[in-house]
Amino acid sequence: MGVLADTLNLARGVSWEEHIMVRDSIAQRIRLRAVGVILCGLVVLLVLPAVSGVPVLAGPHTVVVTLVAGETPADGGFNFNGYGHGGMTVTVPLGWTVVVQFQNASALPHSAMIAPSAAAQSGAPTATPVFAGGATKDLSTGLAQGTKATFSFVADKPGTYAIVCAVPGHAAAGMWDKLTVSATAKAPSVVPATATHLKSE
Ligand SMILES: [Cu+2]
Repeated sequence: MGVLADTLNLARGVSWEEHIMVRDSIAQRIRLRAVGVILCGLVVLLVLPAVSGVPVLAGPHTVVVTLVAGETPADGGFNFNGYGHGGMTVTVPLGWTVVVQFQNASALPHSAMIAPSAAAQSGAPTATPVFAGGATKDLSTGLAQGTKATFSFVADKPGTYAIVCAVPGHAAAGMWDKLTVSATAKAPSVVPATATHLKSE
């Protein structure tokens, strides 16, 4: 603008008063446009997050747990990932989705379900998992050797539960471990750390 516009306008014979008026109105339009852009930016920053209601995700919220029935001869083969009698504890944060990738490595049929802790330790797991979807099919007959089955559930109730085989007699023989749903844990974990592979998504 400035000097070049001034020179052109004056060269075209526009009067000095007209020239000043045109220049001022252009400057005003530029100022108004700048104010408009700033206001639009403020609306996007302040109003949109409140309207959309989309929560800010703090991190992953699904954990994939590998669960191998009868992986080793430990506890007479009545174990998951080599651990029976509550020897393995998987901890997941409250509200996370848990995907269990079950497979049966043993010659005996086995199943898996999330049961109340007391039921497992008494050797009489219930027929209904604690969390909807928290069990393999064919709970009491079990799945044959080599069978793979995936099930998933939302860990929506805090507490300590049991991961059990629901084939009659197997939990009593030691085929149970622990699942803790924690309101304070920020990430899934397993004890012992080498017991299973946890993958967060
Ligand atoms: Cu079993």
